[in-house]
Amino acid sequence: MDRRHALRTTLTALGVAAALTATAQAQNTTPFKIGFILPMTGQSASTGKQIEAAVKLWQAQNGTTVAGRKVEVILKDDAGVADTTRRIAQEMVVNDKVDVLAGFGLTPLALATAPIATQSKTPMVVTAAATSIITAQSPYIVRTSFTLPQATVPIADWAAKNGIKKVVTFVADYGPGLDAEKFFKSQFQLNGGQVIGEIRSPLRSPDFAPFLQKVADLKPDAVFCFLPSGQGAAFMKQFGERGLDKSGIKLIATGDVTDDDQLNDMGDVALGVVNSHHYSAAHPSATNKKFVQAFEAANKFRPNFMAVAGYDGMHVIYNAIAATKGAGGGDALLAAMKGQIFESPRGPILIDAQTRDIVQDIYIRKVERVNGQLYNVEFDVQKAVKDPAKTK
Ligand code: VNL
Repeated sequence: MDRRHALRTTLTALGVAAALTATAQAQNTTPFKIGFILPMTGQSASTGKQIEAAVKLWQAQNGTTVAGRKVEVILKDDAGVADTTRRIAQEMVVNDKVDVLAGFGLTPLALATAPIATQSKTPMVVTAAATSIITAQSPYIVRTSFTLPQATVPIADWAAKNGIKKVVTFVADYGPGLDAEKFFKSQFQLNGGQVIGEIRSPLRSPDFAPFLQKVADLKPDAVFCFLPSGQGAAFMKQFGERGLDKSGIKLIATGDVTDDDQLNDMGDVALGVVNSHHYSAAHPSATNKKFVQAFEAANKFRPNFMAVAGYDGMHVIYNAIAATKGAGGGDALLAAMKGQIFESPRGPILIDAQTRDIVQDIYIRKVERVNGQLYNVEFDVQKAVKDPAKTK
């Protein structure tokens, strides 16, 4: 090789290197976009408020750059209306070119978006909706919240072991409520208990009074209740007003009813209610104490289970961006989300690689007054619970 040729080769190599660097830089200057769709108004607005606060806290604590790539969150309000969720998801994918869709405050909103995730190969991180079947609606769905069968089976076990023989179930009449009703009944019966009544109340503008009268008439040992986040306080108030708390009928529930977002305002009627769920603001771990302290300092309200699912959703997404070295891409991100394990404020969690659903500890808790405030105090746990609707 003569010197001139060698020089040309070197210059060409340098040119290629420079071009590659330029491409990499061009890629890195395009922000990685996360499109959150949440109910910020309407009946489920508290869910949007909680998740938004958690997303902001995550970014305040972890920055807005991952593996050299700027991360941008776009948040839009669907008011809890499925047609709106679908339209916003479409716009986010086509116009904003989001890399990940996230949020979904209610089951119908997640179901409406699933086909868009599949068609566009966009990972869809569900940080709220909790009907079991959601993750089966698209191979691009990953969930960081919970499922109703997962949260329900442990309270059915607890009830049967604690002298409760006859139960009336009382659930919101849609996906998660039907999951709760079905899995409470099968597990409770398996343990020798009896379900003597199944009551469903409409999701929209519920009036609990007539249903509570039916519960009183049936005289069960306990009523098992699931209502979505945001309805617990109204239910609890009517439960007290009708004197059910003093009638000898125990109230047991999933933790959606004794929601940290409203619990402190529920008053004495909530005291002693035993319930099962994956997150309590009173969870006694160092990670959670730090989380709650920072969250309350930033927001002047307590984080609930929606907040922790939003926070962990961001954690899963940030880990996936890092795993792709900032490059992203629907399939690569999805692959990097599957199998993630880390310590959440709720305890250890796993994103099951087969189902893309969350595996987590479910706690049995009792509402108690601690330093003048009402909390769900954990006293028992089932470890590493998979969605029972998927393993049966
Ligand atoms: C759902 C499930 C929504 C549990 C909830 O709160 C909840 C749902 C808004 O799948 O629609 O607590």
